Amino acid sequence: MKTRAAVAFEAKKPLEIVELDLEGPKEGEVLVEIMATGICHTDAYTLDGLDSEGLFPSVLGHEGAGIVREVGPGVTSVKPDDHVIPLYTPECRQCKTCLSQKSNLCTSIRATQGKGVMPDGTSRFSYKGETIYHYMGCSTFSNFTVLPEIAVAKIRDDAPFDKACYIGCGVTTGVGAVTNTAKVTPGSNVIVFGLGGIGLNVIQGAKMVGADKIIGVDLNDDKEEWGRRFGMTHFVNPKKVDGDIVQHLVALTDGGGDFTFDCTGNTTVMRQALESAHRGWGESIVIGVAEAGKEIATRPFQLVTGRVWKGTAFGGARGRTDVPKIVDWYMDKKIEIDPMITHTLSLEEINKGFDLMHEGKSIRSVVVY
Ligand code: NAD
Ligand code: AHE
Ligand code: ZN
Repeated sequence: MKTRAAVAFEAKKPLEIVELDLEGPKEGEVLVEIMATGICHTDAYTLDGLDSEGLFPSVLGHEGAGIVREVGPGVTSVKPDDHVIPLYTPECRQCKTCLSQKSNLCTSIRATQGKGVMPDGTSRFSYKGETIYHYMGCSTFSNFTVLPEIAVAKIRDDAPFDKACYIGCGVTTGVGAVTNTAKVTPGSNVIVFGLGGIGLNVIQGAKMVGADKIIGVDLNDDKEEWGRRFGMTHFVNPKKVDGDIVQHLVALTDGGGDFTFDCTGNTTVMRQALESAHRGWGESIVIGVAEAGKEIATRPFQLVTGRVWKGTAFGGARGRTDVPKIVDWYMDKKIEIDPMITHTLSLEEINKGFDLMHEGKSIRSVVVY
């Protein structure tokens, strides 16, 4: 079949809207009509050539929602007309990691996913006879995409696609980092670095679980109002702090944050986040994705004196199990999504979504097909 898609033909070049050829689902795969997709900073990072796994030409996008239109042989967990969210972190429920229940990092198809192909080693997308690669196992910047059955979460039919798509990455990552990875306890002091599409969800997660001080740190003063809207109690712009940002945050929290989160992808900020965690017990969670070749550093003494450095992918969520529950939280108004979707665009306008992100003018742009 044919599908309209925004293709990343080359790094650092705008996406091009073209009609691709798409092969149907093979064994264990499903064809999904994507109804809406968010644009995450990770898409921009890959398009900018900063991802060591980045492949071109490819169909980016990993934050979608849609409808199953066809299933391949052997598919049992979803059927045509089911509403689904594609999962860049699948849940096979059979690999060592899934069975361990210790992590959400299902390994069953990770190797082929990183090479931009389906589990059988081939791509379903092509353009004028040339292979176009999949991205993060999702490729939601295409109106139709093919996904392994284990990489879709079936969700309720009454959730609006143009909001539920954000649960495919940003919402689950931010809220899940608080509830699954850090397990933030009521009364904790929390520091969030970077108040974008992820950081604001960390803030709303921290508020939901009853954190005390929720301190937001961002270079962009416009983010203060956004942070306060979702539960932030204090705002710090590092450019306006006299002296050292870490000392400032440690003073503001009487010794440091019980939990700190990097939502910037900047390795200097990751160090600040670790060092502003409380001596003896503070935990710092790396969410931001750093560009290829970057490394983190700190004095080992920071860890000797009890700080814990961890990271999280997809908020530690087991997609097929947890994503439908997060959709329920949204539908039951336990979490908010609508105000964070600042821009709704057509596929033809998708490059504007990247511009708005780089200019700091959007929280989330969503493309509706
Ligand atoms: P975004 O562009 O919406 O937000 C980033 C925010 O960080 C902006 O408000 C920006 O002003 C702020 N910022 C940038 N540099 C800063 C600095 N030095 N100090 C303080 N604030 C700074 O991006 P997003 O979509 O929220 O994504 C944030 C990061 O999370 C990205 O690195 C993205 O790739 C990553 N991410 C990781 C996961 C995961 O599973 N681990 C999931 C989604 C996104
Ligand atoms: N491909 C990069 C790493 C990118 C990365 O860390 N991705 C996150 C999700 S970001 C979503 O917006 C992730 O899930 N990581 C775990 C995984 O298995 O990819 C690189 O450095 O090669
Ligand atoms: Zn993302």
